[in-house]
Amino acid sequence: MNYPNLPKECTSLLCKYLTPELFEELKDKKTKNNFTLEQAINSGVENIDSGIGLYAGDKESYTTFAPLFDQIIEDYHGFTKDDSHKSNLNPNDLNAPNPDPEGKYIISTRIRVGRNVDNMPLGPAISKEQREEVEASVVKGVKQLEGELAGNYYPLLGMSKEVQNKLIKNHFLFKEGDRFLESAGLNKDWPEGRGIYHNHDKTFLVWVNEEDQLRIISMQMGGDIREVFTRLVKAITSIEEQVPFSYSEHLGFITSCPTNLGTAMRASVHIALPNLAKDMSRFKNITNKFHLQIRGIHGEHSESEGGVYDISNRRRLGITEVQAVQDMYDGVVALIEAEKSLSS
Ligand code: ADP
Ligand code: DAR
Repeated sequence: MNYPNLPKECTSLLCKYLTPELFEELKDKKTKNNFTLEQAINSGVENIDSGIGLYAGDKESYTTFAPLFDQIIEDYHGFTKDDSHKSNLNPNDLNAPNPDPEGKYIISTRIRVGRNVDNMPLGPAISKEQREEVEASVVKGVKQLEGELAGNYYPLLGMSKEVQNKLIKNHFLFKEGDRFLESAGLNKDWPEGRGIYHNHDKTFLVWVNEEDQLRIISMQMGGDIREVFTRLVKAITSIEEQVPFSYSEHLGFITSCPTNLGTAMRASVHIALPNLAKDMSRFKNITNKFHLQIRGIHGEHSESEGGVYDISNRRRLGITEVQAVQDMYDGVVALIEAEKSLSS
């Protein structure tokens, strides 16, 4: 492989850090799953509008290609190669009384974590057979769940387009054909091995074999962030009794995209901020101050509609799960105060 063509318009962290010298140092290295630098950078080479442009094919990628991953992880997370991640999944440590009990602003709350099965390659390097083994293992694990977490698994293979599109439209199921995931090799053999588990009320869901092997999701209407977090922690704890998760003292929970390392948690609200939306500099001053990310209402790479935004924590690594949710909570309180001041 020759040094890729990285045009000057490319603003990803891959383009920032993959110098010709670093490329020469890493280009012939492979992990035990035969995952190469070429595979790791392909998404960023094919999509020059990537934010990051790099995916790991296995836990070992983070050490085999450490000279590249470490720089990108430090730039994105402010987390150095000598730092250690700490986890805290205790809802009692969260200070989060409902910030919108009258339901004037927060439409819905969703908190998710990514997880991958220990001792298995990640999505970009996994074989079809291994992916189906992961699906079988996760499905066996979630079928043990009881009480409010009890539900059913629905494979994508055989799911009608009508059912699939309705689940996507209602924010329950992952979209198809993401070009960044496609270039990373995460959509291979689609839709085989992929599916969704959910309880009757769709307040607890598990995505299987999308970007990560599990996305464990708790969500509900309204702003009771503590209740959503409590349900998620109960689910994570129950599933981990059945399915071992890939974890490291340094990087926390291992994910295919380096932006999700650590807690692998994104805590979000869909929130109506029509007045603040007219003053985006004030809006972004608040989101920057509280380490928040703004997405559209149909997830990553989508637009907001009618003044409704997906607001979530940006930090995932080097902070605990409680701190990630607290980031989102504290930022949402500030956004609501600003919205109130603009509407009075
Ligand atoms: P992820 O959060 O797993 O990284 P996305 O940002 O693509 O993935 O969001 C996945 C789906 O979850 C999308 O349909 C999105 O609209 C939905 N979603 C995210 N946050 C919320 C929320 N607070 N309430 C309802 N749906 C949400
Ligand atoms: N689209 C990729 C990934 C960015 C973070 N989002 C994830 N992992 N879903 C990029 O490099 O922009």
